Amino acid sequence: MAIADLPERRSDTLVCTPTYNEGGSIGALLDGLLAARRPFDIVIIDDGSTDGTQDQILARAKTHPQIHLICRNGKLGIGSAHQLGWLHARRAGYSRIVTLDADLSHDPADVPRLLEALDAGADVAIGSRFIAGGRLDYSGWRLAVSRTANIVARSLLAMPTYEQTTSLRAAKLASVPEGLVESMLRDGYAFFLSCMARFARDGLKIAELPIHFRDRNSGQSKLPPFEIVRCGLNLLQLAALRANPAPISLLPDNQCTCASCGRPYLIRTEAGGIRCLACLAEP
Ligand SMILES: Nc1nc2c(ncn2[C@@H]2O[C@H](COP(=O)(O)OP(=O)(O)O)[C@@H](O)[C@H]2O)c(=O)[nH]1
Ligand SMILES: [Mg+2]
Repeated sequence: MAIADLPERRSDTLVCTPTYNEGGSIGALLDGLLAARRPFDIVIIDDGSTDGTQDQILARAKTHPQIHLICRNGKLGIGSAHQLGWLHARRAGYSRIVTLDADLSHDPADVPRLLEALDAGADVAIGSRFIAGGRLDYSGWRLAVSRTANIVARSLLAMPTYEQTTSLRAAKLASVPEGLVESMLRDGYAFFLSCMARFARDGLKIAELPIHFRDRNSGQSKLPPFEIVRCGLNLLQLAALRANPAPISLLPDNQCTCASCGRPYLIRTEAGGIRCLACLAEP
């Protein structure tokens, strides 16, 4: 039975981070998460890092059974990695998910703050660089792109939030309709804005908390310049669409195993197809 393949759940909260060659930061990130005062499980979705990222994760998982590694074969995109994290959280029965980057741009000490916002009644909590008290250490074109993208997105999509693009987020899984995130065909960075637009259109209560976003000081950004163009086109598409797609339920447990990779991560997509979020096969 597929679901038996999932690792044991030790808490009601799953913290999920995607990695691609984050050997310079993943150890410190995990140590920061392990030091948090609230208990949670951690899953890392690694896309075939070749710089020792996986070895560092596995070394910590030996002594901390709440850490799990899901490996994908090659760089399959940050958006689909996050979707896999959401699907994994649902399939394993977690009630809350938290996501963040692995390059220490997000402070692991902010995770409990986001969870407290959920405790206080929010459906979704997002770490924000653009409300009072928020900070963003980018300079030059990255600062300009980030600021402008968030201002334009807020106004074109009539968003209630000032931050739509960073990945430091928490959500109550029962509040977010099943499939709203997982079925999306957004494998790249466009995933983050699409998600926020869907949360807002669904009427979810979104809390925005100020954070200090630091520039990475090891490894390289994986954001290729063409992704910025793709994100711009995605914004226009979202502005043209007025409603969320109809809710798409997850496949039953006995139909979710992928014939290509053998893992329980098959989903229905918003386009009506089936695909595996672990290997992106479309049977
Ligand atoms: N699994 C996976 N992780 C990715 C991929 N692209 C980026 N990441 C991770 O996503 C996080 C954010 O990526 P980053 O390059 O820092 O984006 P930036 O902050 O916008 O420059 C980091 O933890 C990356 O390692 C990908 O294709 N697959
Ligand atoms: Mg980064």
